Amino acid sequence: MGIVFTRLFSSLFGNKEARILVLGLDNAGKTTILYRLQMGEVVSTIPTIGFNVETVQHNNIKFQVWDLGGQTSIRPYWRCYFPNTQAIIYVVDSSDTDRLVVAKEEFHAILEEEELKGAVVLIYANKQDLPGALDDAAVTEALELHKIKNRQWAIFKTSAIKGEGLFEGLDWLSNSLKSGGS
Ligand SMILES: Nc1nc2c(ncn2[C@@H]2O[C@H](COP(=O)(O)OP(=O)(O)O)[C@@H](O)[C@H]2O)c(=O)[nH]1
Ligand SMILES: [Mg+2]
Repeated sequence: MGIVFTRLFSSLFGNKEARILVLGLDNAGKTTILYRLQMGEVVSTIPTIGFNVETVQHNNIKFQVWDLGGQTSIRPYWRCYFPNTQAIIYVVDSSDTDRLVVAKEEFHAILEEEELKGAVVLIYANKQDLPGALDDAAVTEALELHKIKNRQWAIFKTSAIKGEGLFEGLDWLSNSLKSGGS
């Protein structure tokens, strides 16, 4: 699968440093996705006051993952990771209907960040294999994706466990980054 990744992303940014943030509430499936994509070694660091960042570097592209939600005191430190971010992959546990409101609020707060205004957004409606998981239309509604203005976005149904939907999403992402001239 690393090969698929190279095909999609290798020529995209030239030599420019690029960042793709993989965000969502804890337990959404972010870490599982990172390993599923098999891009390289996942390095886990705790840079400041206790939020864990996982990084996979593939050539000049950094994928960086952390959990949203929880402590407001650490949020200002997130901004260290915002510059040069071309894309956000937002991961939702589609079966965790109790926390979709929180997932929505966290999502829109991230979209408000000045340094992320130019980033393309890919949403993974993850855990589709679980009974009771909301489909892409229902997750679109719950996250109020129609409120997204002035940026490209798309939602894909995924099962990180089964490895379904992930590359379809990345395919869309690389195409939209291409057309955006990033
Ligand atoms: N059934 C199912 N479980 C998943 C899926 N993706 C992740 N999980 C499980 O959900 C839990 C949290 O996943 P993890 O990747 O650690 O979430 P993170 O907190 O967002 O990094 C783990 O037990 C995973 O095995 C999925 O698509 N389907
Ligand atoms: Mg994790």
